Amino acid sequence: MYTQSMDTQPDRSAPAEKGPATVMGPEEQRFQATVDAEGKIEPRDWMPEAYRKTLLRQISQHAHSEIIGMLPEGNWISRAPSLKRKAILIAKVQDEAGHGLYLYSAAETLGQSRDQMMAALHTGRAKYSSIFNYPTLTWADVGAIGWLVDGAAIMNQIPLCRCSYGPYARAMIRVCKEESFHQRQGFDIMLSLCKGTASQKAMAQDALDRWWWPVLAMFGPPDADSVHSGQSAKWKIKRVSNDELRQKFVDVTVPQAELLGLRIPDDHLEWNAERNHYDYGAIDWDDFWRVVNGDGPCNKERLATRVKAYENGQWVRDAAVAYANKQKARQHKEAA
Ligand code: FAQ
Repeated sequence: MYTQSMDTQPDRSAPAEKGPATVMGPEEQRFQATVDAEGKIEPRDWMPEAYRKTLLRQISQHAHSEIIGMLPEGNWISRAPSLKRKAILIAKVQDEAGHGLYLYSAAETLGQSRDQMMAALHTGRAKYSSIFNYPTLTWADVGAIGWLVDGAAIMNQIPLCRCSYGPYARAMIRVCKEESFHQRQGFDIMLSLCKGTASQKAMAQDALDRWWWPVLAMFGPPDADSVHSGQSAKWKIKRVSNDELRQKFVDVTVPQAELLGLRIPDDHLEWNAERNHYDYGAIDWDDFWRVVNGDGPCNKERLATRVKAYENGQWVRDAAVAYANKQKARQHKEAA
């Protein structure tokens, strides 16, 4: 349903950051020329400190989102309705772990260790996507996450395959392919429920009602309030603005809901022939910021579960280090 071929639009980057023009030194001029010419910046290349920090912020937040994002669906592995659904869900959740690992590896190339990033997540200093602070109350929520959350994630991540930073762009290619499968499996769950009994269809509608608005907010604040967009567009980290991606998502998803026979919970949703897009109602940004700032329905639970999992895994890390030390000692002995 979502493929990389969707990213065929001309580059409509967010507006450039306003403010006084700064004079670039020769290194920065070379860097910007590479970016402007669609070249890739690699870990050992010179880069402005602010570029490195912006990437580190975004990539580590993205990695944390993948890892925390395993929890709402992981919650349903033991209760999946059939062996087949269970096997698919396990594979999907494992994929998210893999995405986290690619992204942590990409972030490490910018000079921060995995331990530092983990510590930032576990002490609440680092952000992760707002969307994973909502509960998964029924099996239909697993369908809604795949259909809508993975659908939104792909919409946002396909342009990131062309990000100026090589390791991030390359990681995104595989991630997008896997997300595409995730989106389809979610839609397939919704389709089965919608073709099922009246109460199964009602369960699917209830999940859509609860996930729709948080998913729209997941694309980030409106462009006018997006503090990082201007500079990130200039550096070709961000290719399409938050509002443009949100609109694209609405336009693609409305016909899918119609196919399912579900109603999108928005009285203002209407096709606008002049704009050639759907108009949609107002997003509750106060709710979004409450969730981002730690006061969503599941923030505390998610972080506590994550910290516990990390602590419970300490013996695995200790064993890996002990094994590596033993190997090293053996090699020294053999070389002596
Ligand atoms: N939640 O100026 P902007 C997935 C923050 S992966 C929390 O617009 P920017 C896969 C933002 O960080 C989902 N905070 O920022 C999956 C900034 O705060 P800061 C994650 C948010 O960076 C599926 C402030 O607001 N995807 O779902 C959110 O230019 C199923 C101002 O915002 C990515 O991370 C939010 N939703 O644009 C896994 C994609 N939105 O840092 C498991 C990569 C904004 O100054 C199951 N990231 N904020 O403290 C991006 O594309 C960008 O970072 C944006 C935000 C678009 C998220």
